[in-house]
Amino acid sequence: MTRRLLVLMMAVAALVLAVAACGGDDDDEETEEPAAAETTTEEGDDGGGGATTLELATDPAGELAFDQTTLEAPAGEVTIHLVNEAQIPHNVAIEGMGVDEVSETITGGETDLTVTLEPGEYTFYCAVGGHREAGMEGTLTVE
Ligand SMILES: [Cu+2]
Repeated sequence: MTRRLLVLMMAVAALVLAVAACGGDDDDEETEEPAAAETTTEEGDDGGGGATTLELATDPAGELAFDQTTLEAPAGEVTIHLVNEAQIPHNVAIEGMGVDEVSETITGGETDLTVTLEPGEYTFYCAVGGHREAGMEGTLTVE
């Protein structure tokens, strides 16, 4: 009786292993990294959350536009690294969920805006007069 049960359990275990191996093969055909290649995540020392840097650039030719209209980040400390190669002043601001922060305004350079964000939907935009209205805004989704 006990031996029969043991054989049955081993048979079940073998079946589970076979199914797991099969599933593993399927996973190999998919890419593990999401498409957001420009997002880098550094692990924090405290083990929870961590800091994320998002790359954002303005149109180098001088159009009133960012190179992206959607950004995504995990909750926690988020830095937007803004590159502005145009000879026009730009900045980057984040608003939403009670957050309202603006980076320094730069012309032909780069700057960082670091904020701590909770999950939710935010708007990023250029706070230089008229630029947001001209289209320099987008959505930052934090999960
Ligand atoms: Cu601007």
